[in-house]
Amino acid sequence: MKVGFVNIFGKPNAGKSTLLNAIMGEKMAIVSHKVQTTRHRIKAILNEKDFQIIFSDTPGIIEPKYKLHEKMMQAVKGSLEDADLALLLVDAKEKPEESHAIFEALHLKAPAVVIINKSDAVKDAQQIQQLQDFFAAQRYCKEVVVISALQKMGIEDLLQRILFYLPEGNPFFEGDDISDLPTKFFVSELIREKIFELYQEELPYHSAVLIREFKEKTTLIKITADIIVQRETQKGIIIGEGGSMIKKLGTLARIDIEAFLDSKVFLELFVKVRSKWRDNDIFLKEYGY
Ligand SMILES: Nc1nc2c(ncn2[C@@H]2O[C@H](COP(=O)(O)OP(=O)(O)OP(=O)(O)O)[C@@H](O)[C@H]2O)c(=O)[nH]1
Ligand SMILES: [Mg+2]
Repeated sequence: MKVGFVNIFGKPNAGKSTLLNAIMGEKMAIVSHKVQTTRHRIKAILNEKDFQIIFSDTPGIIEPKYKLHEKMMQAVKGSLEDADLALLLVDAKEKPEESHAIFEALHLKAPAVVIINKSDAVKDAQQIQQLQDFFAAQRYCKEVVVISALQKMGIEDLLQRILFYLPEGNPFFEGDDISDLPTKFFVSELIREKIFELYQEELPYHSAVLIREFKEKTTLIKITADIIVQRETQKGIIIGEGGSMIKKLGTLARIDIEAFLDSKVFLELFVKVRSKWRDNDIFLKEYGY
């Protein structure tokens, strides 16, 4: 059978997490319209009779400004090392140069497929053709595929092309688990996604989520989570007037967590201030980075 690690790279906001979700047919990675949403390497295992593909979503590639960013870029580096195939994701609305510079700097050892994503958002066919020609001419690029991850267009064809590049082998993972990450991780990510959705400007970037309690009771699962922010004023914004915002956050997160766990959930949220946690190794470790 075909077996391999297929790792997704690209600029922030290119649609890497959306692509992972489209391929898996499940919400594995959180998505937002803001850059730098993903902070970890997120592995997802696609099992079929004749193949096992271990996909990895990675944080968008940036110049690190905080220790948190450095950890994020370490997740990218780790994914470079074990890739059997790299998927280099490009936003069709953007000029190619910046992505190209990033892809060259990766010094890929694995073969790479360049994927032009968000094709639905570009009406001019010639613009897409130009991008295709540009990337097809690059040394790191085996071939170019055009998709829309959002509209799930071209995903089936992409999968066939991926299989073409993968070696024969024995499965790395037994059983039918779709990830090697713990349930708690996905729960914390769903809460973080709602923070990206509800709050403006730097607040999502100054926030982390820590699951403190995860208890399966007879009729529901009780989850207690801390939302970590950097300043008292941010704590106030998270909570909102009379608790209105944190109530909204809790409701939105709970709905998604219930769908994910297929169970009723009681979700309790607390807000904690941890000054400069993004540059503090002890806090970073505690929050899973
Ligand atoms: N129109 C359109 N939008 C898309 C497509 N794929 C993703 N998006 C949107 O692009 C934005 C970013 O998507 P993500 O999947 O979070 O991007 P990402 O590359 O994982 O971003 P980071 O984790 O921040 O690096 C979201 O608003 C998506 O809905 C697509 O095919 N077409
Ligand atoms: Mg992402």
